[in-house]
Parts: sequence; structure tokens; C-alpha cells
Amino acid sequence: MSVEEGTANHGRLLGTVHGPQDVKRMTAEQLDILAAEIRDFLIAKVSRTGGHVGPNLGVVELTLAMHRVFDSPRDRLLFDTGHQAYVHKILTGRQEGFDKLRQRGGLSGYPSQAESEHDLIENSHASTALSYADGLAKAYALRGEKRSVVAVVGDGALTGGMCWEALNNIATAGNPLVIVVNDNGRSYSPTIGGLADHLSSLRLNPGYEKVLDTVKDALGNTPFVGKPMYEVLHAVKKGIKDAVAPQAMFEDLGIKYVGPVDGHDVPAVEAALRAAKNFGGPVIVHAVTRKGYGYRPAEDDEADCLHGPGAFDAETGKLLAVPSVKWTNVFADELVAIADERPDVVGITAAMAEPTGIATLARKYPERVYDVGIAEQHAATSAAGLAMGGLHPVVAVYATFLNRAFDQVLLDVAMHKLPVTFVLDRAGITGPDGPSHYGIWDMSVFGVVPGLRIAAPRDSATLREELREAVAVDDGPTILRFPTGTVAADLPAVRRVGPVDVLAESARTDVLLVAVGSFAGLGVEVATRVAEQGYGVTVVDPRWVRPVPAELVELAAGHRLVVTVEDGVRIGGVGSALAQAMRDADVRVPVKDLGVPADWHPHGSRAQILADLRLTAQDVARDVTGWISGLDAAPVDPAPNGARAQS
Ligand SMILES: Cc1ncc(C[n+]2csc(CCOP(=O)(O)OP(=O)(O)O)c2C)c(N)n1
Repeated sequence: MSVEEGTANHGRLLGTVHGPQDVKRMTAEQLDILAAEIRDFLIAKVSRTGGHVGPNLGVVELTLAMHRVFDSPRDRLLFDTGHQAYVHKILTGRQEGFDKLRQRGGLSGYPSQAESEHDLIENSHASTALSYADGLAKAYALRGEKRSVVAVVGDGALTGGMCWEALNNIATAGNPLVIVVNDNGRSYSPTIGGLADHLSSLRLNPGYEKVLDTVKDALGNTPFVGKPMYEVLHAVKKGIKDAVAPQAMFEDLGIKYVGPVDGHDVPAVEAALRAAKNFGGPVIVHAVTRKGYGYRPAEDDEADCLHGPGAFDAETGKLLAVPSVKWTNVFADELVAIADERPDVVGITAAMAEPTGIATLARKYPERVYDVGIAEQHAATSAAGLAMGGLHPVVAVYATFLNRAFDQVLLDVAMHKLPVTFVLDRAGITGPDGPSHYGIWDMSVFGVVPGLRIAAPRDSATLREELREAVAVDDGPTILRFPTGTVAADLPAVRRVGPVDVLAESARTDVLLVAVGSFAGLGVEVATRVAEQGYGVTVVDPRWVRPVPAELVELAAGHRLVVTVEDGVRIGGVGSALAQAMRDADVRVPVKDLGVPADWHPHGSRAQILADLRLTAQDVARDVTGWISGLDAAPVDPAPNGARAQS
């Protein structure tokens, strides 16, 4: 379908859909037209706002069938990760909201209880839906409620270990529950072998050849992933059971398997879902879909089928934003430069090679990069093993996703004093993806890990420098964290004290402003504004924020007020750690720590959210001026004329 063909439908049927009941009434022909209109709608709207267009184009028919067979919200439809719930939103009365998708005050990019009674899981971290489903099914069984629980999970999300923990429990509990595997072949994983086992029961199914062709087409173009999975499927088809090692797993678990069905054939999916619904126990429905289906630029996009682009041209699928040098690019290029010099340096990604920049290393040194699937915990402990084996792994993940691997970083890596560098992209307030995607916990959570060093670069020069310092550490783990978007212009230091960069100073030493990472530029601007009120501000970038540099404590002792500003939660953050270090050293200078309150901050642009949190140069300058002038006014100095005049 081209965009023009789609627009010819004018969305007439879609305009009549206000809730799932309107879809239940439709004929097969109407459903075909509706599916085309939904694709049109998705492309038109998401091309303006940016968002997860590819995954949603792939689940149009699947979602239609789910809403026809089940009765949401009484029956519970759960979307793993939740990035593929746009069609569900469209069918549950939220079409108007798409004009402000992922924007401040507009629709969330994930399911949201505040938006609709049809939504339940808000967490955008993958591989959780089956565990929620297990719990819900148990609760309904115990309470005697007859409600279906349906979880949609992608083949990518199935690479996460939680899914397998859940399956184990779902099978044991035996409660009625439908697991829809949305298999678009866009990830590979060891778990695919488990799924493929069930294909063996399909050799007698006449539709199998057709579905297999679809799979082959979809997978053939997928570089890392496609081949092994296709080979497994093919081996099953030929009856080479040995090719799929965990053959007995699902049988032993006792989870019924239906499929594979063509996920773009509404009647076929409906039939499978009805069979699953009536079975009375846990059932896996294996639907084969194509990511980006029906929109050529997405289907043809080799990188990620337009998984989650920014605003794009609806005709061509090309991004509208002018390319800029991003933090990720600087990291990716420097990592390759380091890898050129250090054959022991290897990269790990948890299913995000392109977005984290590890793909750049993989293109040059494919044998030195490991894509572990959506398995951050495994990534950390596998990195521990690599380090034990004499290599220096660089694990590149989004800051929000490393939270999962806390125990692995703490005990498997740090307790063994292993040299592993964790590179956290999208640290701090990120924006449109909302509360579960913010990378605001890392400095607090990982700050408690003994022997772990954390660096927060402020620009491309310090990113390159600190990455080199990190991979030079050979007696423990390091974290390097930087935000999303365009990298800040280089901000050279005026001098360096130990690891600490002094970015600005004046004759007066009223305030020590500790500007962490990307807030360095803000710090310098604050100093200029506060200087206009007659106060002198020394602005420092600690570069390495954990452990707290002794030099930072010494600098603090030479000022009347210390102010910290960081792109992370205040509790346990850099400010609080510095205050503790100062107490330990008996440095009695007041500390004000600015950062992100520990709360659920709604989606919006990064700039809007920072403004809401009063983390702008103007607000910080106003606060700092107020605090330092307050110190002058306070009767703390018993000496006559102790109060300073404001100049
Ligand atoms: C714990 C975690 N790690 C990484 C991600 C980033 N992520 C979002 S969607 C996705 C791929 C999901 O693939 P799949 O489940 O097959 O869904 P598809 O987009 O193909 O429909 C990844 C890696 C995440 N959401 N959660």
C-alpha cells in the first residue's frame, strides 16, 4: 500500500471506531479497509511527532483480531514493552490524542492507565508482560473471576530472561492465559530455539509452507539475526530435531502451542485466538508478522524497520531533522579508535547495536562485538566472564536499562574487581519516552557499589578522554554516562585540580558550583549571572563523580556555599555524596544539591521537563543568588560588620 492509496480511503471507517465494540461488528472486507486506514493514520500522525511506527504497522491485524476475540477492558490485553500499543490506542477511543503523541500533555508512547481503562502495564522495559500475566491469571483464579488474560510479546522481548522465568511459572500454575508471540524476526536469541521447537508440530499444517516463506523473506535481510533463526526453522521443517536442542522444553513445561499463523490475516489470527481462549490453560499463539508492514520505507529500512524514528517525511520515510553530531557518535568513533590500539577491547550490546553506537565497532571488528539480546543482566555477568578471560569489555546500554543488572554489576563484576566499562547512553532526563525511560537513577543506584568509578563527561573532548581513562582502569568497573541528543560544544577547562576541571573562577570565592556532566555549560552561565549580583562563583566539573574526589572536598572548604547540579535523582546523587564526604572531612560549608526529584516525571521534551524542574540557568542563578545573599543576611558571624555588602 502506498501512502496515496491509503489516503484514498479517507479514514471513513476509522472515524466510526470509538471503542472495541465498533470493530467487533465489522465484516471481513471492512476489516481490510480499516487496517489500511489505520496504517494511513499511523504514518500520517507518527511522521509528524516521531514514534514507534515500524512495530505498530506490524501489529495492525493482530490488534484488530485481539479486540474482536476478547472483551477489553474486562479481559486484560497486556503489551510487552508497550511500544506496539498504538493500534490498541486507536481502537480504544484515543485517535485524537495522536496529534500530540509523546508530547507534553499529549498521548503517552506507551500504555497509560491515566489515559484509558484498557491499559494496564506502563513499564516500557521489555520482557515483563508474561510475569504480569502470570500474576493476573493467578489473582483472577483465586478470586473466582472469569476474565481472559492476553499478553503480546515480541520475539525480541522473548530474549529477556524474565520471559523464561514467567513461562516456567505459567506452565506450573496452568491457569488460562494466552501468550501471543509477535514474531517479526527482527531479533535473534537463544530462546528462538525454544519457540522453533513448536514448529515441529506444524509439519502437517498446509499453511506452514506459506508462513515459512514469509519468515524467510522477513529474515533473509536481517544481518546479525536472520540467518541462524531461519536455519533453525528450516531444520525443524526438515525434521532435523537435533538442530533444536531444547526440543522437549515446551512439551515438558506443558504449554499448548498454536501456530504459526500469518499475523496479517485477521480471520486466521482470530481463529487461533478463539481456540486459545477456549482451551482453559496456558496457550502460546505464534503469529508471524512483518515489522513496518504495508509501508515500503519501513519494510525496506535495513537498520530497524523504522523502529522508532523522530519526525519523518511520510512519502520517503526520511528523517526530517538535520543530522548533528550526537554523544553516541562521539563515543562510537572513539571506541573504534581505542579498539584499533587495544585488541583486548570488545563491545557488548543488549539488542541495541545501532542506538548505542556499538554497531560502528561491529562493522570494523564483527568478531569483537557480542549482541546478547534484551538481556542486560546477562550482558553484565558475561562481561565479567570476558574480563576474567583477559579482555576489557565495553557494555553499551541505555542508562535506564542498567538498573536491571544492579546485582550483576555489584557482585559479579565489582566484587571481583573486574575491569568492565559500562557506557550509559540517554542518561538523565530524556523526554518523549516518559518516566520509565529516564536515565536518572544510575548515579544514585550504582554510587553505592564499592570500587566502581563513575564519569560524567561534559562535551565531546571529555567524553573521549574519560572513555580512555575508563578503559585504562584495570582493577574494577567504571561507568561513563552521557545524555541523549546533540553533543555540547567543547568547553575547555581553565585549570585542573586532581581529576576536577575548573571551568570558571573569579577573585571572590563565594560559591563553589559543581556542575555535573552536561550541566557544565549551565554552570558557566549561572556564574556569569550570579557575578552580576556581585558574588564570585567557581564552576567545576568533577569529571569523575564517584568516588567523590578528595580535591572536590578541598575546593568546597575554600568557599562559603557549595551548590551541586546534576541530571539525576537527588537522593544518593552527586550532591548528597559530596555533602557526606564533606561531613566526613569536617568541612562545614552549607551544601545545596539541585537535581531531579525522585518522582515519576511525565513525558515531554527534555527542555520542558528541565524547565519544570527549575533546572535552567535562569532558575539556578536565581536560587544561588538567593542562597548566598541569605547567608550574608543571616546573623551567623558575630563579628561587627560581619555581613557582606552586596556590590
Ligand atoms: C530492558 C529493555 N532493554 C532494551 C529495550 C529497548 N527496546 C525497545 S523495543 C526493543 C526491541 C523489541 O523487539 P520485539 O519485542 O521483537 O518487538 P518489535 O519491536 O519487533 O515488535 C528493544 C531492544 C527495552 N525496552 N527494555
